[in-house]
Amino acid sequence: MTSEPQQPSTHGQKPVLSGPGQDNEFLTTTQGAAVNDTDHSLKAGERGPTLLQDHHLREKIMHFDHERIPERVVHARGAGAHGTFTSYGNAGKLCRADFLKPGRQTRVFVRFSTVVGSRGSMDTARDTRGFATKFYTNEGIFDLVGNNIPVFFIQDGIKFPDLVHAAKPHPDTEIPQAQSAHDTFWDFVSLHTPAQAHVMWQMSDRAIPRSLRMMEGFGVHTFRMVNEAGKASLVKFHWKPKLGVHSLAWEESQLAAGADPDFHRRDLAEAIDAGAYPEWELGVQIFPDDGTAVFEGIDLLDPTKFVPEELAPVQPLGKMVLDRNPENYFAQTEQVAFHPGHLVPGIDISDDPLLQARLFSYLDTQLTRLGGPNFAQIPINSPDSPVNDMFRDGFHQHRVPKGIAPYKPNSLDGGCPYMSQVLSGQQPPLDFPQPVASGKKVRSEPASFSDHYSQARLFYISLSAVERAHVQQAYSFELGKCTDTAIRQRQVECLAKIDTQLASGVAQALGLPAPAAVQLDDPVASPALSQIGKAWPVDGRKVGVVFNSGNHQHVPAIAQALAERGMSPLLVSASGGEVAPDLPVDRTYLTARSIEFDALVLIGPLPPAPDAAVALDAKAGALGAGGVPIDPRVALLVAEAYRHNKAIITLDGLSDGLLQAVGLEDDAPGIELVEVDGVADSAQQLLSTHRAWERFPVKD
Ligand code: HDE
Repeated sequence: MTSEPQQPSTHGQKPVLSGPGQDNEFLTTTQGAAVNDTDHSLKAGERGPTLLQDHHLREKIMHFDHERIPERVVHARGAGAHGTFTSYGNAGKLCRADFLKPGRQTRVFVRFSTVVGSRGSMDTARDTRGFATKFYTNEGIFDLVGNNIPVFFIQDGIKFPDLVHAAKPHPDTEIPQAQSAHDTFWDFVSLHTPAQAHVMWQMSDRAIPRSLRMMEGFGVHTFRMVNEAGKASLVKFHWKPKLGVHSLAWEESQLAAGADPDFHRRDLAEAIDAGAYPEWELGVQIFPDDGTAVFEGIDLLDPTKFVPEELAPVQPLGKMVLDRNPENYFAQTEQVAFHPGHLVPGIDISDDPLLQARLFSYLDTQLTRLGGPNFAQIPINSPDSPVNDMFRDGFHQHRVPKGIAPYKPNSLDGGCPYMSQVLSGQQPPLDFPQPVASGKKVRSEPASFSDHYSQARLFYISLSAVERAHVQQAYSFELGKCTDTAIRQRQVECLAKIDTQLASGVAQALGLPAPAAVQLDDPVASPALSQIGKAWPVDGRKVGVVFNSGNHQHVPAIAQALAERGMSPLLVSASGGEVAPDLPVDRTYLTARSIEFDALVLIGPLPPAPDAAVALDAKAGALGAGGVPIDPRVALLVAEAYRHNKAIITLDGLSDGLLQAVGLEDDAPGIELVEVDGVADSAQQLLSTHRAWERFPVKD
């Protein structure tokens, strides 16, 4: 021990928790000995060398040196939350899983992630999002390890390393971070054309979500559900967000990458802290398990295909609410280990060759990432149901198993443990006796896997005009970042097999000749795929209330009215402080950026604050176009909100001339002039459609 403890002994009593985030009242060594100085190492005299015998120093540095574990090879950046899944109790005919029975509530942990970027990369990259859910059911862990896009890039797991090598930064420079806008990615996807359907979704607004709370989730593969009578059905899992599916504008996602790389994880944590608990319904599309695994001509074993909801409606089975942030990022969000093979009785896999390969990968990767075979004992991974696996020893073994005969058959432990069917009299819980085709071993694929374009087209034509324009811009941007003309040309030729106008629009943006026209089918559109045209709840939507210290009298009432309707007001003023007791200014003109707000309430006048002269765009906006002086940072805030189709609310008699002052029209769609008591109604109504899409009409 390095020194005498200064605190009194607890005489064996459990010390009282001393504050958030710390376990005990006293600082101790890892061996539990009290420490009274962690600021100075033990030295031979005040100015002398450090002594090797300072165990506290060595232990502290040793532990620090080993704090990092390898990040996930994909999905390295993630954010998690705890919650509860409540079954609707209507799955009886479909599935025997206990957690789907009436009245069941099951603890869950969810981890959302980007795919390509490193652990420290930005949240808002254009990328697919992981949506992985761990259900701690009383029959063991069920992991639903899905994405926010229902189709995948490849049809066979053996292509996964190729895909990921192409998507990751270039191996020589390690550039670009967390992006698909580079040569190797487009080289691969334009050659390996099964990727075209997924890439189409990735170039859509789905790949730049406004919030993790506003994403759908998909199990992607077809799974099998088995009921009490042993009858099987094929299913596809869907998560439907209560708040609807909404996205960022591409410029916003780029700005956020610099202004707030933690944009999504912050939004999730703040919403949960504020009580705006994110909610999803879990549903399934159901298909007969008739041995064909084909539904309406769609091969259910091909993970590059989805089934339109209009052909097979999503049947809701329960509701998930996330209501608790992780207590510790590393212990929970980083160490959580999902696996598509973590299943419970009543849920089984299909023969999808991508899913089959995943069953190997997710166990294997944990050996390197979590350091050995006992990762299921890490608290976030351990089931709520009892474990009796007869596995022994290994790195990081925490159990002290009883008995002397961890083998079967045995007589020395009385033949224990028994098989579950012996105790319950039921069939074995796992392994549905699915007939398998016999034949010869082959390395090939069925003919149905060779259609690589029709579903990309189906998705594209189902979007609204504004969403299709975004897709075209995204292809033009991404391919514009490629340096190899042959790769650009090849991808444009792939687009010609999806949509003629899209292909020629992208070719034009790239300065390439329009590709030769291809005869295309006209599939029936799936309106469910479009994000636009519906109204949604506004829980947790962020409304920036912008004012200055001289005109704050209406701010408390406006903030209260917005909060009462479930929105999150953020008060933005020239300088910090409190507007009223317990009503602090959340952002100043210096710290606010438009990306954070879904809508703005402008309480004028908003003249340049004393520090405005040093602001970046001071010259541009210090004196508004209409002669009304306006702070340049507020001018930028408003101009960006306007450009990004956001709702802007001004106050009658206070905000006159404000928008003209920054060169904007005050009668454009999504802009309202209201009385103080009309602000919350107006914000709620404007935000229910997410953005004022009509502000910049796009020709169909
Ligand atoms: Fe994954 N994937 N994956 N994946 N995946 C991983 O597992 C892999 C695939 C998905 O938040 C890794 O524990 C292979 C499809 C999510 O911890 C790794 C193949 C889908 C997450 C791995 C796929 C996913 C992962 C990295 C092709 C959507 C994050 C760390 C056969 C249905 C889970 C880890 C979390 C993570 C391998 C394809 C979703 C390396 C080999 C398809 C959401 O095991």
